[in-house]
Amino acid sequence: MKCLFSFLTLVFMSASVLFASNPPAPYGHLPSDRQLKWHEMEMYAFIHFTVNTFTDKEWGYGDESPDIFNPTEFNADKIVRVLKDGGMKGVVLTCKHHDGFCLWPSKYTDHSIKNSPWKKGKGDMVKEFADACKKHGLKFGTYLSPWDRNHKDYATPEYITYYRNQLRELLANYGPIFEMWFDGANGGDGYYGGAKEKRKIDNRTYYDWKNTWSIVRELQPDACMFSDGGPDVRWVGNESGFAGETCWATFNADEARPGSAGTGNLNKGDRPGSAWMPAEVDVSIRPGWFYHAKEDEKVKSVDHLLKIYYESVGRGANLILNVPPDRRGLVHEIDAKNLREWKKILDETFEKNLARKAKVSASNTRGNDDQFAPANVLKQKSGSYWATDDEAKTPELVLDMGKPVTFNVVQLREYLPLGQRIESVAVDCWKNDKWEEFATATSIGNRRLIRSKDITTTKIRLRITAAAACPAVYGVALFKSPVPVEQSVKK
Ligand code: FUL
Repeated sequence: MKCLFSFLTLVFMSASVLFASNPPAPYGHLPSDRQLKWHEMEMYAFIHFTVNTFTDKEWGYGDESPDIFNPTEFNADKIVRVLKDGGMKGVVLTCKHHDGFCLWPSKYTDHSIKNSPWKKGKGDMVKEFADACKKHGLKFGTYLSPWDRNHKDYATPEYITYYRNQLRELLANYGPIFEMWFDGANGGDGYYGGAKEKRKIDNRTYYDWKNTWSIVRELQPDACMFSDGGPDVRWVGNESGFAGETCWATFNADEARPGSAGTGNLNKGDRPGSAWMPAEVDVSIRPGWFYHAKEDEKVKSVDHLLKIYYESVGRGANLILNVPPDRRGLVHEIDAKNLREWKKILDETFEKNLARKAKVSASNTRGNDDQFAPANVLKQKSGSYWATDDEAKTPELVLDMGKPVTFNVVQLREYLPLGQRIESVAVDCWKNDKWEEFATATSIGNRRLIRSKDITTTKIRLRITAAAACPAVYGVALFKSPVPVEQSVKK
């Protein structure tokens, strides 16, 4: 009897394997594993800190004496704590900005904190930040400006050796790096070891990016490299904090390299594009990238930060928000307060999916297989999603909450390992016994947040109005923000 039972179980299991539907074939360019991890980060901080903080400049000339770098109360732990409380999942530190001053005791130059009064030249700020991030569970990233207005060799081949040596120091000695930030600024004039002249380089060839990037791949294979032109993550094309209303994760990167901005449609991305190269929105909480006391009254308001959130993370991009320490070496109280209040509103908004108990049905389920069930959109669990048959490119999904629910944010997410498949959607609510459309959207990708006026309804319907391949939807959720959409800030 027992034997027969095992035999039947075996037959049943083989049959279900035989009849189980295959997942949809991936569509177009796909994210790498490191890019998928990067998408999960969504929001992290940028820290701009160098001699500029003490000279009140944005771009140091390169002749600043290390003597001026003397934060009196520097505390990486306190800074990282404030950033964590503000919802940041990581920190990218300007280890060296254009002025060439290094926040770590590099073996390759004297122009660093080892000649500053801070900790009598015995400190290592990169290490303190990396350790604080580790302690608080944040990921750590580094920025190393290719342009160096201090170095005597800048614009000669020797400088490339210097730059790569420094890159190795940063990538080998401070634990895992989640993002390496390269910028494309190459302004020309500088101190250059006393020469005080204008130096030009050919941005396409000078840094030999292919070989420079291979150092990052060798030492930190999981790190995504950012620049205005990729290779892993692209600049969003502005520093004001917004991705395009349509923002594809794919991009036409004819020639991916820092300084190549303008070759593609950075803000919107391109469809189908030549690579998976999602946008990162870099913006400062203050007008400048560095701390200036005169800007204390100009710290972005909570409403402004909310707008930035919805127009970056809410459009499928990642947000890197700059929070520059002041001369004490701490986050200024105003910045800390706005960050805290912003995070409180985000928490209040997103803590509960108001549709979590909904009954979910769809016009099509792939192979009628539970593996691709419509209800998967409520799970948001790795590997689970709702998918349709290959021909069903414009299906509908209904979430029936069973009782009236009031919301003002709709969240839609695609299952990224299968590519960006959906071209456009419409969302309807049930009103006076019929469906009424209240929103449409294009690119979905990692996370699309659609804000609306307060809507009270018992059910909503998602209509996929165009797709390049049958959709694979990872998540649908409804939220209620305490801040009405009308309360928006002009750019
Ligand atoms: C730019 C730099 O020139 C700015 O100073 C700042 O660091 C910004 C994030 O990137 O290219």
